[in-house]
Amino acid sequence: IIGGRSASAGDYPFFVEWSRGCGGTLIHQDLVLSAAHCYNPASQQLTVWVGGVRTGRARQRSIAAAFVHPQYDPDTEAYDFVILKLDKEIRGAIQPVVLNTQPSNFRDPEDGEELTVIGYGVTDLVNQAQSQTLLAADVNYIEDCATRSNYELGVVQPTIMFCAGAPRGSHDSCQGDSGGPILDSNNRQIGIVSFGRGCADPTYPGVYARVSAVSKWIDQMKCLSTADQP
Ligand code: 4AZ
Repeated sequence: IIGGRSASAGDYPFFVEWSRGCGGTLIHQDLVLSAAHCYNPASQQLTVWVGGVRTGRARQRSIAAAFVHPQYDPDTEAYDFVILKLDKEIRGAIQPVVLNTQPSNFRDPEDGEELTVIGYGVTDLVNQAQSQTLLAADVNYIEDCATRSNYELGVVQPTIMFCAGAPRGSHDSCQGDSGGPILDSNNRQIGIVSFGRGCADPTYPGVYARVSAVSKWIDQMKCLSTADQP
């Protein structure tokens, strides 16, 4: 996160960090939503920490199974979604995040609306250092990013992606924040950190996978849970 502020332990209890250096969110007692490009089936023994890394509240889990979105395209980052099934449920104080999904809980952000992106990713473009603490940065939702950014035509697919950035590029997600959430003012998850050309460049804002585009898939995936339905 570039230009972020420290998040307090407990601000984002649903935040997940995994051993590949990506973020994610707890969406059910034993399911984590993250970016497909974070997942490499060749590297086994993945660990995730739920409830914040390096805090006493963090709970460690292994990944029992991973489900990449069937339409994920690594060349274009279309459908950059993966759902990780944990080896053991998370119970107690940690509540899953509320997702901005169809039909009942959906609202498209307005142009310019303030959203918050969180993660442990790069804070400094020069030395590429990752953050030791969870950081949060406020960025603005950008309607029509395909025409209002310097991304080439077709790079930002508006039905499944959106952009968010700060007017002068001062705040952004960056490498290591992938898979983590971008949230509205009610901490409802609107998107997932997916890609960008560089970081903190206002002409190339951060690109996010649109959670509402895969509402049905997420619903279906919740059937994989071995936890009791809430
Ligand atoms: C990355 O490399 C990355 N500014 C993530 C987000 C952004 C850029 C790069 C958005 O994982």
